[in-house]
Amino acid sequence: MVKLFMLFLGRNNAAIMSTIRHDWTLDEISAIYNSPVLELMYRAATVHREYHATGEVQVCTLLSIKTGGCPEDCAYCPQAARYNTDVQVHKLLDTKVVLDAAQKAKNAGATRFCMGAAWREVRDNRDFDKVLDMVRGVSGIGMEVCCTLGMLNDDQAAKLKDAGLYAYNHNLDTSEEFYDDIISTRTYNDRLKTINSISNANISVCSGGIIGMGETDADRIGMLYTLSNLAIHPESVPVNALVPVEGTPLADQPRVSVWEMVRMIATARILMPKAMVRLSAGREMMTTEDQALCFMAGANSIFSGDTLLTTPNPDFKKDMDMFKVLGLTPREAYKNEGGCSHDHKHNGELVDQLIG
Ligand code: SAM
Ligand code: DTB
Ligand code: SF4
Repeated sequence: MVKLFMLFLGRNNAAIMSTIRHDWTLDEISAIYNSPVLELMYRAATVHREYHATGEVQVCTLLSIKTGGCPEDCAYCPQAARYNTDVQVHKLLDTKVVLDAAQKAKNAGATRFCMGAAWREVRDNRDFDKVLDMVRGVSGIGMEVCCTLGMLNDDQAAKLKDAGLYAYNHNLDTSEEFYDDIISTRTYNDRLKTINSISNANISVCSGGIIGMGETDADRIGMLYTLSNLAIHPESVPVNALVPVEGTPLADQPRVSVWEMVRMIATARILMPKAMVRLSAGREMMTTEDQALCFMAGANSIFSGDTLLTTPNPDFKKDMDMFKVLGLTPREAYKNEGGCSHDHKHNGELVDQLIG
């Protein structure tokens, strides 16, 4: 009898589960985004519970493997060579340094390791071969490995996939309309082409944006419109609050309020129910209470560790203390594949080979 009831409940739940849509209109998104904030959070929290284990938050760690000296003009970025910032420029790190950092992050509880390079685009050179080694190594220790290296083509994406890349981060950053106010050295269409190459190679797409750059609500809605109408929704959607950095054109932008982050996160959660919605840059300035609102609104991923790429971020200890207070638990690696498929013994040998 109980079994029968469960079966009925299961079927019933399946029937009311919100469907995954790729045909959202701007008006629909605007109505969601502008709804009373507590209603918005309630709706997002409901969708969140349909698709994800609540209380589970993915812990990712970033490492800047090549810092500064970038030829691009992204107005928010401290790594653009043309702005006078305090960033400590360095060339591509040694593979051993990167693998040690990944192991340290894993020991601290991170399950995804994201390597960022201040490149405009990937080039077919020795540095790219080195990055492929890093990807093999990090994947070898059983972490979900992600890269953000700028634009790439189909062939480079296939090589990264072969090396074991799990996800590639390439943000839209903002709406198509506002984009030219922020970046002039490559186009919105270039971004979409890179996202397409990632998808074609069967690599998970990580794509989101930044709020607090002077954009309007319509621009935020426009960015979510583009992301949520992609043929395949991004596997993860980072929502960054601008970290204003001295020397960049956006250094004097006012900080975004927590309610703006909540609106973005909740709307992303409702539009893209299966995505990991990442509460990304900007946590350093947020209280535990602020972040709790973001988790209530459907965020289920964070970057942890004392630095993002170049700017400060809460360290692992601080985040684990927050998890304890909020009753959150870290999500395991490769959960969508039903657990880690790696042969750790074999991969241990691989890592030894890579770091000599
Ligand atoms: N160079 C590559 C690229 O642009 O694709 C990869 C690294 S880039 C730093 C990765 C992302 O970090 C950017 O697309 C942007 O969304 C985010 N980002 C950079 N500076 C930021 C800042 N000051 N505040 C918030 N997010 C930032
Ligand atoms: C993303 O959306 N945010 C991260 C990651 N993807 C690469 C980067 C945030 C960078 C914040 C500024 C910095 O630390 O340099
Ligand atoms: Fe270069 Fe990326 Fe920074 Fe733009 S965001 S300046 S491409 S490192």
